[in-house]
Amino acid sequence: MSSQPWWKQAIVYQIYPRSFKDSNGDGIGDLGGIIEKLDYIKSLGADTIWLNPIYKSPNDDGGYDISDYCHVQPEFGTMEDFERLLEGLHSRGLKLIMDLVVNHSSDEHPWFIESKKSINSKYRDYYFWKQGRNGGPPNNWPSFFGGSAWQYDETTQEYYLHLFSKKQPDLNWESPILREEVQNLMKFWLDKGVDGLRLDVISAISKRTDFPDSDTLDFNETIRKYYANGPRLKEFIHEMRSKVWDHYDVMTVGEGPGITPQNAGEYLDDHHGLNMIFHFGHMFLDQGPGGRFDPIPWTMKKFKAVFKTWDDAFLKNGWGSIFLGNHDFARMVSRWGDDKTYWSESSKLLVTLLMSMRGTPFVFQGDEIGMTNITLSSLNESKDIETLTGWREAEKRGLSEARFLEAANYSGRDNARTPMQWSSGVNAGFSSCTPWMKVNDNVRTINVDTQQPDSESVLNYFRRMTSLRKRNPALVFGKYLPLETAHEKLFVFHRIMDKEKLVVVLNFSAENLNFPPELSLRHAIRLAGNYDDMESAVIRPWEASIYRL
Ligand code: TEU
Ligand code: CA
Repeated sequence: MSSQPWWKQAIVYQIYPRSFKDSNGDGIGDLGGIIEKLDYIKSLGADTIWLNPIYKSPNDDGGYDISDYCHVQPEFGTMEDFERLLEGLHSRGLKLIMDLVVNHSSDEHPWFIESKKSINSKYRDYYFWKQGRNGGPPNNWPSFFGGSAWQYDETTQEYYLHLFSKKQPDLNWESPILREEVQNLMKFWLDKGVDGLRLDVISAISKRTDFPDSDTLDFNETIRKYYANGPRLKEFIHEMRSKVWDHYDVMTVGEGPGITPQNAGEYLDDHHGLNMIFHFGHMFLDQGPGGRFDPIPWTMKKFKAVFKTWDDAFLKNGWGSIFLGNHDFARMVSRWGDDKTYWSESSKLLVTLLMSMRGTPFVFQGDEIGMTNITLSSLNESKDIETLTGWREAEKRGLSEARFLEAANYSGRDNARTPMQWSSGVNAGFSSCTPWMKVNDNVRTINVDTQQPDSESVLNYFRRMTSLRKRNPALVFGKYLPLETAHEKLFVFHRIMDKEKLVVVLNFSAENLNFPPELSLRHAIRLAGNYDDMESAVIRPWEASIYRL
């Protein structure tokens, strides 16, 4: 395995700093809190950390609206704290990936403040400014956060583009000067010894500069057809690679809403592209035409098909990234598992899936202890712009608040942003004062301290699975060969490398299922499983097993 690049063998643990650990008693997670927990992080068996944005920001969108790329958000700490964190990670053999948001900046960034002052500003074309049309926005593009993707500016009487909130104006990558500014800020962090970059919404940085109207009301289709996969995307990625990334030993993973199995390869070629990309094939399965707050049922058949389709796509070019949740989505055990009756078994089953797929696993903080969705009793408890603006749009469509709240409790981003549950003590051991976001009531039973001493806990199962993956190259590099079963709830796949043949058996249901007849386990050795007694004639509810054939 040593000849392979480190990031293909990595296990990435994602930290959302605001909700991870508060070290100075202001109720907000910070870098000092992460430093306090470095030995815990190391104990998980993950070897790389993806840190959500820590830059200066008005926090309109959870830090994804950056007003100064080269300064740490004061609530999170100082540049010295950052350097202590990086040193603490490196001294433990851990790597750090930073989250870079360069599809847009904050409207409080000096670039935008200058740009909006005058049509003759030298920063004017750092952003997209256009005349209105028939007294309205230049086209019909909707924002991810409701309403138009264009905001009118009285001063210069033009509209500016913002695919996300109006406080997140899109950067104009057509400008070579802007691109050089972005390259310089990347070098600023890479020169500090950072090991990689997660590039936010990288699929949208090349705009269709004729700005055609969208011809669909399906939001995810609008993203794919109009926001992502623009005409110069490949060129811009290649330029960053040749001018910046190739000069460092770093990994790059792009966030790619709107990419397809057919075009993903364009962004991933070994010499000019990104190393990896997050696709959203499974993450939008349960989203109707109205997007996140228009939930539709998902099926195991489609879920399995996503993994096969994308594994095929990444066979040709690049390398896969495997995730089941992050700061933008509901908790994986609530979304894909059973967070009530079979909470423990299904949490472990999902960890098994993450650790046995072909591609680098990205695990979101708290999923290693099976943290679940939270139930907001009213929208006043939401801290997420996407939920709050989503409600404004839903209300216009005549949806009741109760119905919308139900959708938000199912799929909203607040679910992922509740304080990390360290203990059953005050404020979940997250902070010595009231946290910025309410703690999940189930903290009494779901927390690190309770699980630490219990060998059968989700936490210790997680640790066994990361260790199993590290010891078994076939789980990392083996060919992915699903066993097509008609059964709607059974997910079975082989991992084959040289003479090593493993099979992963996952029961996504509360039923006892028969083993598929074509699966002969007579001489198999069970390497891992979420039921402690090994033998069973059936596949038990939410049972996960890995066998060596
Ligand atoms: O998310 C962009 C994206 O891919 C969306 O689908 C995402 O899921 C978001 O919730 C809107 O639905 C990235 C970041 O991960 C997200 O936190 C930011 O809000 C967004 O970009 C803007 O920077
Ligand atoms: Ca704090």
